[in-house]
Amino acid sequence: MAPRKPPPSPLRPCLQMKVDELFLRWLSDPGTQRALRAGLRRIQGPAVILDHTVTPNPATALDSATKAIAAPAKIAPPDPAVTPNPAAIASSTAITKFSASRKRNRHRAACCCPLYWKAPLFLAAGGGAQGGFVSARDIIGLWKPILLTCHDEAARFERLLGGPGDGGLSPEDLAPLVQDVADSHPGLSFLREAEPLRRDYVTTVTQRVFYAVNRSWSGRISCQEIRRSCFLQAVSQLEAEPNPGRATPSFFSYPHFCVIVSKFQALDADGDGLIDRHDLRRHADGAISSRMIDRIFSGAVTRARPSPEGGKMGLADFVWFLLSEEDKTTPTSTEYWFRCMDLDGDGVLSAPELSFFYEEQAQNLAARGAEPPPFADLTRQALDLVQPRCPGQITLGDLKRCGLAGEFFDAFFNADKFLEHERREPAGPVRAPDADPTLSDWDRFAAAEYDFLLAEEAQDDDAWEEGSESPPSSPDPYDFADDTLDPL
Ligand SMILES: [Ca+2]
Ligand SMILES: [Ca+2]
Repeated sequence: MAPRKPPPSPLRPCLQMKVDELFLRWLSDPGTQRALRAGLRRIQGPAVILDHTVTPNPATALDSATKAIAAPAKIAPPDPAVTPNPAAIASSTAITKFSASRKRNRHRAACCCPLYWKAPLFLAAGGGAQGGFVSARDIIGLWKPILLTCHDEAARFERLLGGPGDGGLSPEDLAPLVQDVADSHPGLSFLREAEPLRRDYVTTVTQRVFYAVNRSWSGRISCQEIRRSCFLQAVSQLEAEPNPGRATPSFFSYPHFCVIVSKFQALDADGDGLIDRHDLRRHADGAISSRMIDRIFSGAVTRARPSPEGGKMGLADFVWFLLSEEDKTTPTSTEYWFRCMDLDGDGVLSAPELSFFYEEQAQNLAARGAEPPPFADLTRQALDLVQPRCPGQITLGDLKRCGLAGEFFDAFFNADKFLEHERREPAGPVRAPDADPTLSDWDRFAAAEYDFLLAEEAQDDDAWEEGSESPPSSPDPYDFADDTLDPL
């Protein structure tokens, strides 16, 4: 009688390590990466991951990967009699160690992530912020469960940056990705010359992302908010786009960053990185009423983020202010100003609230030589403009629906913009007749301001060449020289 075949033994630790190593070797192969990248580009349509006939089910992708490892590597059948060799294990582990600086991108490519997911991937696998090493086992141990439990790119991104059950991404979660863009994008090499410049870039971009994506104002970006936004597309575009300013939307734009920071610095006279209500009052030549400035500093629009230190505002809150002030067509801007004007927080702008702001606006208009319209007339015009569903009660929904929230807000707290609206007929956004309709109000403002900054710098350069001024004694971190970038 023939002896019975012993049942197949389970994978032993040394074999599991071998499988993991081969899995990574297969994923790291340049040919495999090319094929995976080509497949990923087709993910927008009917997607394929590893096999062109297979749908992009993460579990199927892993299964196919396992099969693909076995074929080229020709793994010998396991021999249960072979005991694990500690020296071999040590050698195998050494092979799978990767230098943080040189191999981070390889890890990212092996996991088929967009290029600028590499820093969050490295950190989530246990790498340090200053570099260090992570093993292939770390990467596989991190990425396998993410693939199996997160079924789209937004879910994987949120899990990678925020960890499981983190309730959304905080600005600190997003910062490593932006920091890595600042550190390694070829179009931002000049950012590496000055740490303050790089730090402000990270703050500005992170807050711009939150401004556009965190529609709930919770201070944490949910997976659903990522899914509804264009942020991941903007991150993917950075890989092929030598000028981050051309990525759409323009979260990473260097010219936009320059405009925001230069506006902030113009108000921060003592250079301590904070501005108070008196500083902000000087913005736009004092066009915004002091009552509205007080409301901004009251916490009405800064509650979900770190409150202003001792009644002061940092760059992060200033980003929200400037974006809201210069483009009142966005939903976040409408919510920003509505929160400020809704003094009692009941969700309705009532006549006493409108009157409170218009009192000072009328004085500011008179100071500019204009005759302020009577409050009753202005209110009637505002109601005609907004067409509230409930007569006499203007809600946030009414303002979003009417599409003219900017005109409404400017009538009550921005004297210069109100006069600008008054000079135009019919009512509509403030823009030149030949303006590109695909650009937002913010894009137009930033382009004009950046041109102004470049012109100012050219004048300074001319003056220096003529010898009328001494050269600067130290490099200015906010030198807006921009020989390598197109304006926008
Ligand atoms: Ca200051
Ligand atoms: Ca109210």
